[in-house]
Amino acid sequence: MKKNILEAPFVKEMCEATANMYRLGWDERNGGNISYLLETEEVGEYLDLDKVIRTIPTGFDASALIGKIFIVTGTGKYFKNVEKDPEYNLGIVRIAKDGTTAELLWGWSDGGKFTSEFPAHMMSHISRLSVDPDHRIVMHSHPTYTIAMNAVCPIDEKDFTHRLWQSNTEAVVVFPDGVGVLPCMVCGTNEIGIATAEKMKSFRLVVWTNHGIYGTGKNMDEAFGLIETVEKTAQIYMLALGHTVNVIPDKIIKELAALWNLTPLEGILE
Ligand code: 2HA
Ligand code: ZN
Repeated sequence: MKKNILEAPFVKEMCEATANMYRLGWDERNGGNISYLLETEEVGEYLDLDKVIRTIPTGFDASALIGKIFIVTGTGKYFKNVEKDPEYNLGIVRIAKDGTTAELLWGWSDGGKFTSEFPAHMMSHISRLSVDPDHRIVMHSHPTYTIAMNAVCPIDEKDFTHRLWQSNTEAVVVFPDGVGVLPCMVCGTNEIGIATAEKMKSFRLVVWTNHGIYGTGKNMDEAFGLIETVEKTAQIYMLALGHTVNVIPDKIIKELAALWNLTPLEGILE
């Protein structure tokens, strides 16, 4: 007898995260997407792992993830609606033995499929797992102030990171590894997926110029907390823009990092 999947902690976490992101104003309409690498044994408590509902081509080589199971938000689905109908808005997929097919184990009850950003998500999982075996979450969002700040700053990730660190004492403590920045690109493509995954080898956060941000983590709180802290800091930056008198001196940023035994990304502080 399998347990009720609607009671599964990972389904509840997806509902909670998408609801919070919607209410924060980060994810309008179908904006944003989340993928969450699950433990096979845990999924097996809820689903018959031999029962594949249908297969969906991925359009890229995900061989490094063969056999891995993810819960993912669906393409065209609204974060606003995930909580009231998880089985319609979410799907659980396993990367098949050929590495280019996803096996649907649950969800997308209308015949839907994973987010258009599935390549960026899966390629980012591969990059993050290569540097952190405990990595689990890729989260993409459209937080307003982050997009605004990116629009008024040069496309230079060290400069962008520095401005964030200078605006909020929490920033260097939460992301000493900095924020990667990609130029404006066509989203939903393998190309942006490859570019994002390249950044993800050294960053947990990547800004997509004029679009939004990716955050990653070992759990939902880490990925969410990273994006939340960038967004809060970007809000401060934008509210003060043109009026700023006090920025956090590099000396203080270094001392904050030292206090927490953190190594700030090199090449930024004097
Ligand atoms: O899924 O956010 O980047 C909608 C998007 C595309
Ligand atoms: Zn987006």
